[in-house]
Amino acid sequence: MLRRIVCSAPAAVLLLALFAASSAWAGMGQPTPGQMGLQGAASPVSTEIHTFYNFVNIIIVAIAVFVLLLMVYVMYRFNERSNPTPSRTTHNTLLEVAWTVIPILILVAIAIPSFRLLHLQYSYPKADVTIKATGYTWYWTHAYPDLGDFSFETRMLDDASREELIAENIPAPRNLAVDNEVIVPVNKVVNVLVTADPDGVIHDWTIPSFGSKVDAVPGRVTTTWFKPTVEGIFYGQCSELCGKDHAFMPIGVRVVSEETFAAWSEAMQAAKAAGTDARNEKDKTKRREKLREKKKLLKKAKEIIQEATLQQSGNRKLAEASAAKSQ
Ligand SMILES: [Cu+2]
Repeated sequence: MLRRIVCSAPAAVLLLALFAASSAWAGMGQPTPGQMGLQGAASPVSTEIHTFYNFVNIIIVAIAVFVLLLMVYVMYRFNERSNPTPSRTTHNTLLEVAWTVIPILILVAIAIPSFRLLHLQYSYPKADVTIKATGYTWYWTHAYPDLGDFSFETRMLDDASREELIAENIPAPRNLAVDNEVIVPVNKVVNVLVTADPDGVIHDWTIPSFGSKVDAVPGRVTTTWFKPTVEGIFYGQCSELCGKDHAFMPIGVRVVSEETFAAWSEAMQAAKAAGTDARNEKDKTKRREKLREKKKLLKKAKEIIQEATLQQSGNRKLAEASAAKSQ
């Protein structure tokens, strides 16, 4: 019996270690059915989080298995039947030093990569793109202060709008798909300044695949950064219990090529400029003309992203098909 338990222990360790490393099987940018580990890593911080998570998991599993085996051994070897006269020993210097020093060494081994990871998360590299995210009850606004300060609201799509997108072959997951995605260029450092409506409550701006998660506090600015390494869509949800529609204020970040980002941001900036011109225009006809121009530019920006979206979802489908073929 004991031998069987001891023999099955390595198998258990292997199984649990596989669970620990299962983040490699998880989807990228959104949760997948039956997912065990973290969402796929798509930024340097997220990659480090995965490494740390797997490392700590292995330590946890090893300790749990060691304690389990020790308990099984004690129950077998020192029960009343097999050990009727118990020893009276109370102290063992070597053992006492060992059970003090070994846990300290384990904690130090965990602390070093942990502090290294914290330092990576909170030392901000020079930003290529800055975004200001503001949490409202219950939606987000996203602004690009260095690019003419254009901004838009990000709200969750209802089922009817999702069906429309799905009919066009554009994936739109429930409770995650949004009307206006945050657009960022691939392989560029993105700094996100996060805050919340001064009259509102605390929210939390999160994208798991980027390892970004920071509270949005009214009247304060907090910061997170990421450098997306792959193109595609990355979803996150408000991660601070904020009230009635807490579960329905997702965030969608679409990572596109540098050229697509430049074209999109140019159209958005021009639209914002046209809107400002219209507001300052006294002449009614000219104002209407400016507003029409703004609408056209916004439509153009939307089309640029739609094109990129179609290409990305097509690419993903092709990749899936070739993966299925090679199996
Ligand atoms: Cu919230």
